[in-house]
Amino acid sequence: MNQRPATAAERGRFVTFEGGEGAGKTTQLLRLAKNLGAAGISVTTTREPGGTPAAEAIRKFLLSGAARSLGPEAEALLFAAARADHLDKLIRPALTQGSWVLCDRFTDSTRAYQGAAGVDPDLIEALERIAVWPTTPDLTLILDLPVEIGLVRVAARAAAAEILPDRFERDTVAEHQRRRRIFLEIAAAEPERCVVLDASRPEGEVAEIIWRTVRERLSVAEAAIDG
Ligand code: Z5A
Repeated sequence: MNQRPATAAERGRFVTFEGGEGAGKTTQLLRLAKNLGAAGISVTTTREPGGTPAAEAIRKFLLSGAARSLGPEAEALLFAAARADHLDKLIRPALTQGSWVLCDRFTDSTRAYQGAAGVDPDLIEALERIAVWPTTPDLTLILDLPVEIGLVRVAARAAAAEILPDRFERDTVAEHQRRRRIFLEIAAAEPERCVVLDASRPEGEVAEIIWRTVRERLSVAEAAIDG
């Protein structure tokens, strides 16, 4: 294991997973982490909202629905506050140490979810400048699938685990469709960062496509740790 601080060239890569409900983001993030680990790469897995104690506390508040009455702008501010702490305390230090960071949702979720709820894109952009810049993802994997399929998957998971849907899962199908459209618009506008994947395919096939995409785009062999 390499213990010295990474040079700029050795900085870890930042990969984010985005998409609608039940797209398989968490499943695929864990599979990619395993592949990278087997290739000798140091990996940090994390999620948004969350990743630090303060951000996890904000997550609990947001996903319980307690912040809903404050309105979508205030929710966007809370997601950004959680993100700023997450970047400062976990993501940037890990990247500096040369670890790859795999993050389950990031700024595109704010664009899609709070954007679909009517938050002004200028406000979302300003929050990104304040909370995120200059740490933007090297690669964003957008797992795309029809809303209805994702909701069936989430409902099956919830029934098996006997858990209730969270604040965002309870939204209307039309709202989920708006979010899907925004994710696809982001991908079309930023093809150098984003790759759209057909998440309705079997889990193993999606994992293989992701592994190929990551190797092609991010020089996995060069990033492997010596020894
Ligand atoms: N949110 C926001 O509004 N603004 C923001 O800025 C951010 C987030 C960062 C966080 O929820 C919520 O916060 C989220 C958006 C909002 N909305 N909601 N709800 P979360 O972290 O609790 O959950 P999520 O991110 O929404 O995850 P998810 O959609 O529930 O699941 P997923 O990670 O995409 O999928 P999964 O857990 O890997 O798989 C779901 C099920 O499908 C599971 O049973 C799998 O075994 C199955 N699965 C996975 N892949 C497949 C394939 N290929 N075929 C068949 N079945 C599969």
